[in-house]
Amino acid sequence: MAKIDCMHRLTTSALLLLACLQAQAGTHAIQAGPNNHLLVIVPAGDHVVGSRDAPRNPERTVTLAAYAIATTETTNAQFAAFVAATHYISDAERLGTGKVSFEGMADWDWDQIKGADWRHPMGPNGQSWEELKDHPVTQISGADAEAYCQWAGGRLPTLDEWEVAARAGTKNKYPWGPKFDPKMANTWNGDTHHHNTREDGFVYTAPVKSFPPNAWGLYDVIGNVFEYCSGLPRDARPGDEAHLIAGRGGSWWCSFGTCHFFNLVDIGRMDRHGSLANQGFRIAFDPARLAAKK
Ligand SMILES: [Ca+2]
Ligand SMILES: [Ca+2]
Repeated sequence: MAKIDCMHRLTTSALLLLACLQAQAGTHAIQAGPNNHLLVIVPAGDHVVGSRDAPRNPERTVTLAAYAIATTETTNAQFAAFVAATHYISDAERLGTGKVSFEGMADWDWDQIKGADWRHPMGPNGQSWEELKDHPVTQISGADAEAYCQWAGGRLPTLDEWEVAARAGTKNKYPWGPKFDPKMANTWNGDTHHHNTREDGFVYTAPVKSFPPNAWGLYDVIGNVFEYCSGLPRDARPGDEAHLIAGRGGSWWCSFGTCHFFNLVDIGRMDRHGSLANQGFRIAFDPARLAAKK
């Protein structure tokens, strides 16, 4: 459980004090943010992150300043509002291609599909974003996600911020307990990618909030889309930031036979300018900037 000292936060805003008291009571304040984001307020405090058996993410206590983090992955509708306001061109749109993996393909296989971009996440023959408004935005690169965050007045969560909010006080590997439950998150069901058994009800992305939230009210921290974060795990080399970005929580594509990073500990590393049908993000905010934006 996070160690939080409210008496040392009395000089912060009333909102943060309220959030701190609510956190002590076992609940976390949720407030409306920009562009229809609902945000969980995480007060400043000490938190245990990592795991004893994870060299990239060893168990340790981190001290974090207060932050706000979205309860859901950023949706196609939210990303569309950003594009409408800024006429932003994503990396996949600029390159004319994005990577897609379809049921029936071999494990680990991805096709570079012409015309796959956030408006057509599975390619031009698949559903358009208008048909997937409440699904997480995909086919966006880490750079595209950062551009969205800047427009909205926020930023990507750090690896530690993401993990603290995703764990919501638990020491288990999953928000619901120590063992994986295929009915609790959108991952790949089945031994291989040749066939999906549809145990969780979805082959590709699911609308956000299709599965129960964690204890602090965050949805889809496991599965649906991998979520870009700022910073890299400790085995990164100098200069890696220029071409790599970290991602957390796994995705609809992830299976126990392939990328099994659909848990609260593992940290994925992706091409910073790569665009795939299983990568998205969740926005975070600094509370002071959030208050100034009102
Ligand atoms: Ca699934
Ligand atoms: Ca996710």
